[in-house]
Amino acid sequence: MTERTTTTTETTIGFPADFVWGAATAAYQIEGAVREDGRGESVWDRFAATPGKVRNGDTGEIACDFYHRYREDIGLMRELGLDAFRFSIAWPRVLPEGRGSVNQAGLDFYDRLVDELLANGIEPFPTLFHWDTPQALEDAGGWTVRATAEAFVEYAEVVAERLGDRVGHWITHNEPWVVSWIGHAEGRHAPGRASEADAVAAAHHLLLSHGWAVDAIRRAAPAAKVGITLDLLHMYPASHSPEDEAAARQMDGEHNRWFLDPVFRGSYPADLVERNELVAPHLRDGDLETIAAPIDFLGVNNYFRQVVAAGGERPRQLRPEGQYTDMDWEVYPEGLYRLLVRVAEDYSPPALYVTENGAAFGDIRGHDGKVHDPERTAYVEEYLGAVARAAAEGAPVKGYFVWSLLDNFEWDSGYSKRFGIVYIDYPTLERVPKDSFYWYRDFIASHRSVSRPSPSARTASE
Ligand code: IFM
Repeated sequence: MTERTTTTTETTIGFPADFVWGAATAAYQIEGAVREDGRGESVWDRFAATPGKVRNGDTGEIACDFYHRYREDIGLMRELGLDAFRFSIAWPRVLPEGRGSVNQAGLDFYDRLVDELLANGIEPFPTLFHWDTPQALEDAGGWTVRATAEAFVEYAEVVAERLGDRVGHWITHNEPWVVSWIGHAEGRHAPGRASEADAVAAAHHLLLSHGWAVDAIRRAAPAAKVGITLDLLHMYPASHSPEDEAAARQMDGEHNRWFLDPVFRGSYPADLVERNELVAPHLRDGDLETIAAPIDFLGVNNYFRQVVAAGGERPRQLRPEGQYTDMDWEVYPEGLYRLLVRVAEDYSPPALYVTENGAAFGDIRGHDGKVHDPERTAYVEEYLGAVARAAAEGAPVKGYFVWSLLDNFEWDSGYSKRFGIVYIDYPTLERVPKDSFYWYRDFIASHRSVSRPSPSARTASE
């Protein structure tokens, strides 16, 4: 492989003047307050409370206490100079049983959050579903059954009716591949199932609910931009041999095209024969047209690439020499560049946002009280270089959201992985901006166009 490697000097390439600078989070990972104001139980509450599922027995019960400290955190966002904040709405706060009676107190929280963001000149980018399925729905079959997709649309309608007058960008789902395969086939995430058939069913219902929700949001907020966020990986064949190329294509199909094709083309990739057999019983007339409802943007989450070789029954993932983060994810900015260019070429999305990118490192608070995290700064700087290069080559990238604003609950790894540009001292919940925070602040300031359009003007002009 003779790839060009992105270097830090590439960050001198400009970003479009109206580029959106953001930071991302998710409800269960930061909010805490899991039993407050009528919130119902989610699959992650249940999963985290099950011994052996999450490292150190950590749970999201307190997390970063964002539910109570969001004003302080918005102050940090303002100091950063963020244009936008990506957060998710906890479905069980709004509909504790997943459908039926609406919990106004839960909805009020997001109402206050949106108002506070706007008052600080920060555009809200809510995600409707970042994995916290109401447990009541899981008990009735969860994402493996169509009824959960129907319930999701009820939820989307309730939220869009309440916030649609102020929210200009909506993301329906976050990383449906992770929910489906890590949650339903590998069992490492909630709800902890271990069946490929369940994963395929879950993925179909997540996609279907996305299509329905696009329509529901547009009915409530006709001017809003609506998209979905996928976790995508550029697949590199280990060699140019036909076997390795085929293995990489298979992995690309399973991870990327299984979601991109239905969303942009209204079909599942035909080369994945076994998957097509598994999805067939769940497919009804009109489903694929629903899933392919035109969207305004695609959110791309990317952290690393994958190098794939043929071998055995399944393609093998290799672990090339290089730098790795605390998640054991390879640092490879070129992979993001290639991914963005490829998605733009193959699927022509009207707009792309990098809705997550960042790195976990083993941060410690030094004797000076500060957190020095040069690896994270270098990571973000190099990946931003890759984004700029893709934009310069015509990929319609409109914004970047660093994952994450705060250290937070990293799912089955609990609090052992720190992704934040703000350190959380968990015993006291003190927020300590890391060096990368100040770097990002200065980077944003130096790339900001002189006169920024207001959040609403930005939505209108996209
Ligand atoms: O923390 C997660 C996030 O919830 C989804 N995308 C990947 C992040 C890091 O693992």
